[in-house]
Amino acid sequence: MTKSKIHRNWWKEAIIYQIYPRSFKDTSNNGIGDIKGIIDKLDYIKSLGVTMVWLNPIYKSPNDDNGYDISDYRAIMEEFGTMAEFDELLAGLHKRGLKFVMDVVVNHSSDEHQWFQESRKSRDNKYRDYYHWWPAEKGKPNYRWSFFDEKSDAWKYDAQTDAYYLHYFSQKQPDLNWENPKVRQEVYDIMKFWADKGVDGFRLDAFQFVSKDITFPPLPEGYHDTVPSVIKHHGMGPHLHAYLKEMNKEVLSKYDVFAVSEGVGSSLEDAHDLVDETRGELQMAYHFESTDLVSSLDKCTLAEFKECFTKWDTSFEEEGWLSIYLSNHDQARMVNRFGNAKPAFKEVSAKMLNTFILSMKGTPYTYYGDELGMTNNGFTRIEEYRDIAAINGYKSLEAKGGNVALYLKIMNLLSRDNGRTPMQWDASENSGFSIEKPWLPVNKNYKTVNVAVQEKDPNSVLNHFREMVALRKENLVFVYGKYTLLQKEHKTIYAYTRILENEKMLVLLNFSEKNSNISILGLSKNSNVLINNYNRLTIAKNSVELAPYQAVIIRL
Ligand code: TEU
Repeated sequence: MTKSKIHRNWWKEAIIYQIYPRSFKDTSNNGIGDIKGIIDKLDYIKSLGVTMVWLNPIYKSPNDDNGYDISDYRAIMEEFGTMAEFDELLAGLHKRGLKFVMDVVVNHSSDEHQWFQESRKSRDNKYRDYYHWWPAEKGKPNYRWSFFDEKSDAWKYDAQTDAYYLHYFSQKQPDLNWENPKVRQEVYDIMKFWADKGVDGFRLDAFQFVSKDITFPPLPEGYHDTVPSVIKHHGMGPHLHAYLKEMNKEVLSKYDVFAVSEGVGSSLEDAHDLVDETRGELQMAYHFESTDLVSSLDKCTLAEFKECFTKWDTSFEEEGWLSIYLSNHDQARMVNRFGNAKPAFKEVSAKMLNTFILSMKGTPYTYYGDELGMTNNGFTRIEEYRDIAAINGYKSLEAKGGNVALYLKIMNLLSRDNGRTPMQWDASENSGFSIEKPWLPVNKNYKTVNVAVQEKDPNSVLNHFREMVALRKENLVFVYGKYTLLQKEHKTIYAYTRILENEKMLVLLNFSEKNSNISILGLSKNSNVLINNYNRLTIAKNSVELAPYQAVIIRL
């Protein structure tokens, strides 16, 4: 790619830090993180070098799904603080040159939202059509799958009006009816409310589900209850793009903001249709294919990992823009899934994964704690979980007589709660997160894995992260340069170049527990090594030897 073809945008050059507010820092002494806690840590966030912060939902919510069930889109959750504190947070971020992304959860609301409270009262209520209702006299509606329902059933019978309502997520998360123009206008007004306050971006939660076939026909042959099949047959409906064009016209185009979609449908084409610049819809999306690479106890191979990222990069080389991430609040910790959590390797592999995220094309997202290499807590009993997905998944399986022992093993590796444990600030009780018992236990390794310890160590995961962030910010080649996979067949090393005009970077990542060699011509002891997660590098004639999980970036 030549520089003339680059279409620069601030959101392409951004480095996003995602904060799960419930778990970042508690200042009100209730064991739950809050907005003031984030304000207290703004200088830390700034010190990372990141340029933007995304917070999971902070709106008023009964917390059936930790804030993804919203009962008032213009109010702040009491546990998290007040609107005045939110304003202070936004001003504090902006004062430090940091931008802010708001999570927008509008595929569904909470059943405690005033719209739903009205909607369920009577069939002729003016809010009735804000949701999807199926009158019982028509018989039971055709099956739809629910992510969080104990019976996996997305239809819930409501006796008050003798009808079923639709909920793709929990029973307390009824799906909003986007066919209704009033609903869409409500959403745009909400987005404008936050844009007028100065937020810089929106993350559209579960957005691929807003448009659906509202005749709810039987699901076709070949459908099964797995997330890709659910997406294909429950979402990406006929009006999705019309809604997005409308949202762009009504909101996005009127502010200097960007919007990122959670999920991209079922194919590369679906993804392009959401984000290509000519379409006038969204700016960015994140697909699930990479995180889904680890969705069972069998971890993915390096070949699959390379293939996935290369496929998406190739497709988006000329047109469209994606996010690069390895974890978020819906995933267990990246070190356990893609790195190696054994004591000898957890730090180096965390550094290697951060090197990867921050040297790839696309906007990188780092999930809080990954800059320290935080790892899974490893819950073993169902009583230890707080996540509705884990709890109701267990109940659903138990009712069907499934293998709950295996389920617990899988959850131990993959549960979302693994990625939601409190931020590890220091070695004091509860890791400096709270003086009260935290809502979810702190990881047992907090005495050694924490900010205070890592600040002091120039070789820590934290300081490596800062170094990588700085390198990316200083070199546009990491943002816009062409990505080329080298030696695709190499079993243990992921090697690629990033090239922008005369700038050429070589990235070498050893994804294994063993020393590995790769033949690369033209390197010597004098090569310009910009990043190295070890204090040595063995370059022999025409080949490089990498130590376990060694990650290096060399300017060619
Ligand atoms: O997630 C939507 C989604 O499709 C999945 O990521 C799913 O929730 C997850 O794999 C189940 O384990 C979004 C949010 O990111 C998630 O936190 C919310 O629970 C969900 O929407 C409902 O709002």
